[in-house]
Amino acid sequence: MSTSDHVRAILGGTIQAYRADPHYAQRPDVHNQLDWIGRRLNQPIRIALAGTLKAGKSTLVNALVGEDIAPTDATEATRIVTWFRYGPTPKVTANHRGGRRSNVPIVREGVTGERALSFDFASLDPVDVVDLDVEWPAAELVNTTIIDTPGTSSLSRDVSERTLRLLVPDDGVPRVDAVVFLLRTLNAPDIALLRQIGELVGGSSGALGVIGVASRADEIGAGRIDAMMSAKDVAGRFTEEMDRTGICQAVVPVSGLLALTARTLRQSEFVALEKLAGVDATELTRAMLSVDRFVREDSSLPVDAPTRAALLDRFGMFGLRISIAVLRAGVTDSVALADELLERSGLIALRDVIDQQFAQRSDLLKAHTALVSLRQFVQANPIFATREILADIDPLLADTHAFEELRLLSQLRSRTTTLNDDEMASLRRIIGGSGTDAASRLGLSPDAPYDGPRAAFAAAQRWRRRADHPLNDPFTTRVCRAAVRSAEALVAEYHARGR
Ligand SMILES: Nc1nc2c(ncn2[C@@H]2O[C@H](COP(=O)(O)OP(=O)(O)O)[C@@H](O)[C@H]2O)c(=O)[nH]1
Ligand SMILES: [Mg+2]
Repeated sequence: MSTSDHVRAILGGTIQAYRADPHYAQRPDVHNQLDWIGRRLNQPIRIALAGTLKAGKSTLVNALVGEDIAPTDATEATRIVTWFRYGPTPKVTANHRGGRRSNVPIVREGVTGERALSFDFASLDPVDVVDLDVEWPAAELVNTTIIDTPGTSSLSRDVSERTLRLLVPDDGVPRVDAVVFLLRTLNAPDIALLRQIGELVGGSSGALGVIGVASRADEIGAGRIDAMMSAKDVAGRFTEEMDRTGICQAVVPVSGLLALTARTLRQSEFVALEKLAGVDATELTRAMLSVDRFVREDSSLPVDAPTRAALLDRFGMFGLRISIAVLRAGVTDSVALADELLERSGLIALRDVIDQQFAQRSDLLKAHTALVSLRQFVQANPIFATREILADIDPLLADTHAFEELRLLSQLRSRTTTLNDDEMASLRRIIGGSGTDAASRLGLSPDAPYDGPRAAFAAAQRWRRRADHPLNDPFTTRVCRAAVRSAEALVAEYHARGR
């Protein structure tokens, strides 16, 4: 039985137990909560974007969705948690305190051609709104619900609290299945905050999957062409810092702005960039020395000042320099330019990591959420069968090997082992750190799957030996045993396939 089926069976039994209990038989609220836990198993995985103020969360939501639907910058909306889910037609609903729901008018703002979405807050009191629900017909939202959160900072208690309540709710019932953390700087308060949230999120009631993003990566090199290179170095330091918190499974540098612009590149922008690329190199370099110079009214550049300002808004200085360099290198159409920018933005790498860490495990992450929710529920609403239900849930939470893999993938970053670098790399791989399919776990090329059974068998033997090493500390033994289980599962999988 798969973990999800197992969870469904426990849930089914629990629902029956509550229906049969005289004390709860007439309590629709209780039955609704149970239904809700079950329904979520069939819904898309929920990924929250969290992080510091202005880290670029909303911009990254837009980049991931491929459309300008999350309001950016300090508008009222950025103080509220916003859910972006798939829906056949655009619709925004506000959930008020006390359970009231109201329809929020959608306005498209900006000059012709720009399609930034904004919510009409005239009739809404942000203090009274718990969260916003945006339904949007975007393909990216079919299998994933994305949650934009207000920035957390020690400066703004109220807003931070809203995010913390979402990630670590008082009632212990998790609202999200996975978290992407955005950090823009590595200053002490940010790191302290990450640690604080990490401790809360990493706890038993939090989400199981956490990815770190070194955000606004294009700004790190102050707009120089090699910015993304230095961003990689900085991301390396970010990784170390985030590693020490032990909460992230991976850290990726991303420029959400560049990614969004690449995904929504307009022909008029391409034309303007081509004109700029045609300018004499020395003159252009001088005109692009600073933002102020670039948008000057009296500049002799062949593109008018408002257009230049608009380009700057959409690309950032780094994005402009890189686009011009790409055009000069011979790219002649907007699709090729967009592809190149998207690659450099880091979004593709982030999507790969999201796919490896979250999407491939979405059933599992949802099953984990359901188990934790159910556990919390039966404790809060005790019945005769509570002990029995807990006796079903707890071993599943503790023994499900796939949960253990995820826990170890994050713990491996913060805890020391006696494994050498090479062992560590293959250990992370075998427990699913680079993808959960057999080839990724065994480090095989997808074109040579015939090596699989032998490689799986060898891996099981190797890790069994390593687990028995007399100088292991208990944690090293635990991870090696997990690797043995992962390898044995592959052996069994090949065996079943071969029959
Ligand atoms: N250069 C650059 N600017 C960005 C990037 N992401 C966001 N910004 C800008 O930073 C500001 C705050 O972004 P926003 O997405 O609203 O941040 P949030 O508060 O974390 O939701 C906006 O002016 C964005 O245009 C990025 O990747 N690069
Ligand atoms: Mg925001």
